[in-house]
Amino acid sequence: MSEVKILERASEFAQKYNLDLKALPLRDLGEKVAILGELFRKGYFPSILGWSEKDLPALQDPRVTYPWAKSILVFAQPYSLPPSEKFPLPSGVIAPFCALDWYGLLKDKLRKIKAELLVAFPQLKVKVFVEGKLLEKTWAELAGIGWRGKNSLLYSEKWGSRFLLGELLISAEVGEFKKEKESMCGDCRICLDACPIGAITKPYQVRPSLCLDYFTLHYEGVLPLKIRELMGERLFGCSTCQDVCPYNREWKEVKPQPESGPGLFIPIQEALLMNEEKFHKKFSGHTFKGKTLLLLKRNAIVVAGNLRDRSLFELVEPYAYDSPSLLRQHALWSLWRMDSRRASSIFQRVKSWEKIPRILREIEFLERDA
Ligand code: B12
Ligand code: SF4
Ligand code: SF4
Repeated sequence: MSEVKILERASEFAQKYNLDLKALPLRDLGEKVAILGELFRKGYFPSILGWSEKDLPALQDPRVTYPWAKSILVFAQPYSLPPSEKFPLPSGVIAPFCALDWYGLLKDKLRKIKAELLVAFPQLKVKVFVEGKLLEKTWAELAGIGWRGKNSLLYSEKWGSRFLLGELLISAEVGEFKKEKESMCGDCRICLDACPIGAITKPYQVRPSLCLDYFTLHYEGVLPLKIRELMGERLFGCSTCQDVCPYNREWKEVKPQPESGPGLFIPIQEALLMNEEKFHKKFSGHTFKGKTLLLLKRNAIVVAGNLRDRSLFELVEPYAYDSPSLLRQHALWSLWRMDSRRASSIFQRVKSWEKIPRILREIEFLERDA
């Protein structure tokens, strides 16, 4: 089994599937990963994914879990949609990375490349990763895919930051360790200043538990009041720190496009009236795996409040009476934002039967704040 041939074939397959590919041998991983312990203690580790300190050794070296692994093939899948034409108001916005099922497309491609590599090299061991327990940006950076922006994302010359990463762990040693590319940010700090919530706490460091992407897509509880306001029109995901970046200014067409996905916006009315069947049809594929209609409705109710569009009042009102407590709480806030006078008579009614202390506390708070 010739290492050179493996890389040659992998590169051919990458080209065939419109992916960028760089390879990284798993020796000499560099001192870059030594910083992980410190990041964990400072709260920069994504506990939101269930990663904890006990995962550090395996994250620092994938061979801890996969002793047969000798290299990582890192693939970059660009994602893009034509800049959105003016969408009908009132609508909620969906970040470009999840507007179509780019993750699903990438996973399909990597599975095909794995199958083709195994036909050519039957002794090879291969494992596919897409959003797996792997330090994807770090390995991609060391493999030479691109450089870090101050918004913590990886940038390539061709695609700016608008690409996703996926990997094949393989049992042959290919590629070479690259010195990380110098950041091209210079003195720029546009993304830090544009982040609505200050989640980019320092250049190159994002605090996961502050990011609006986390709150709209991963956090399933009651949203803090400040977060609700800062969400603005964001229904799922946030891409502000990418939209403002000079390196993302040029729009580049990416083909083929995934077949499924909700698109860049959803009318709020549609989101509020959506049923399970329509939800699963619209949000199918890998990107929205595990996401629920409840999450969509919570976010749509919040966006309705932020739009302060009174035409949505009647649509949100039923959620204040007859829905899961999560939605009842957000609905009362949303109605209050749309029309505090009408909302206050609803508060009186709700107070006569509502039993959940946190909802009653929030009503009290809103009334006091009037
Ligand atoms: C958790 C996670 C999130 C969290 C936290 C993000 C964050 N930046 O911390 C949340 C949910 C908020 C999130 C949001 C997004 N994410 Co995300 N996310 C991940 C995930 C699953 C893990 C990343 C992680 O925390 N790793 C652990 C930390 C410790 O590693 P790290 O941040 O890379 O830190 C290293 C270096 O930065 C360096 N370092 C960090 N701080 C410091 C400080 C100093 C002083 C030094 C020297 C070094 C240093 O050391 C670390 C170790 O090498 C990865 C997929 C994966 N499995 O890797 C995707 C991933 C990073 N996300 C991705 C994307 C696309 C997004 C979003 C754009 C989604 C969207 N809405 O469109 C947003 C962008 C937000 C942003 N500005 O980062 C892509 C990034 C692609 C790219 N071009 O870079 C990834 C790789 C997923 C993928 N498969 O493509 N994400
Ligand atoms: S995705 Fe949004 S909230 Fe998160 S760091 Fe970027 S601008 Fe801030
Ligand atoms: S906006 Fe400026 S600082 Fe932020 S990633 Fe882009 S170039 Fe770097």
